[in-house]
Amino acid sequence: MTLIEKLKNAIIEVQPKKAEETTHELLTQGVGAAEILNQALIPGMDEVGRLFKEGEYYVPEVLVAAKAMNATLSLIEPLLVQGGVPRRGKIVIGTIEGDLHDIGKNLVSMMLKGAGYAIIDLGVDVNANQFVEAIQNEQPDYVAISALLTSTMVNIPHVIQSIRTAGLRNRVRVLVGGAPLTQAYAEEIGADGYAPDASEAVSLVRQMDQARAGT
Ligand code: B1M
Repeated sequence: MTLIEKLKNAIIEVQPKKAEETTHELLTQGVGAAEILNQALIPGMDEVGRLFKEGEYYVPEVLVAAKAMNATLSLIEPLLVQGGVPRRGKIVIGTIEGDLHDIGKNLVSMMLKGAGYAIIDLGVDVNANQFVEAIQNEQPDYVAISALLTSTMVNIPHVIQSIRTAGLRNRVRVLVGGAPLTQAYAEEIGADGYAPDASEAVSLVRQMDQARAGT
């Protein structure tokens, strides 16, 4: 079994310590962050999701698997967030009200940080007022909202409406993402952009920066 398979299995078998140790071994061997993410962590978590959906795993197993994933993500963070990247804009990010999923948001934050953006992470279960306050206090260029549940993604339009009501809508671009969201939904609710994953989130922000610079 390769080390990458060992790491993927450690996530699936819900073994945080083994996941951390294997990640250390992979990093020592010079394996890159993208390979660790795309070939071990994300497929491992997808399998956990499948087992959960089929009733083989319950919330406690998924929680520990998530803990393992967040711990390994923080180990590869230095590779994703390498120094020397020129400072770009500021981004406020958070998981929408009612939603406690933060792995995807953390990954998006790390990749954007790695691309040179200053990140203000509001955490999980963030309501419309908290987003509005953060925009007033931090004056970001973008607000990124993550939702992982079909029952919580419907809270995003409320945030956009609150930003509009506070008179801040033309000061900030609203970006959305998370497994149940789509480009069509983003357009329907009046978001400025949608990204299906963390690297697309970086491309999206860069494209928007270029478009702004050109106007
Ligand atoms: Co929950 N959960 N969960 N869960 N969980 C899902 C999402 C689910 C699909 C599982 C399933 O049924 N197969 C299902 C949702 C069904 C639905 O609504 N359609 C579900 C459910 C039902 C629930 C509960 C309701 C279960 C219950 O209590 N009965 C409950 C809800 C709690 C709450 O939030 N109020 C719940 C709880 C939990 C845990 C707490 C146990 C745990 C979260 C722990 C944590 O995050 N710290 C958990 C987990 C881990 C999952 C799964 C297994 C994994 C999610 C994940 O981290 N994926 C998930 C099943 C699955 O996705 N396979 C599931 C890895 C991550 C890298 O991907 O988050 O998609 P993702 O992020 C991607 C993209 O989506 C995108 O980029 C990221 C990186 O590439 N992206 C953005 C995300 N945010 C973005 C923002 C952007 C751009 C891109 O801004 C511009």
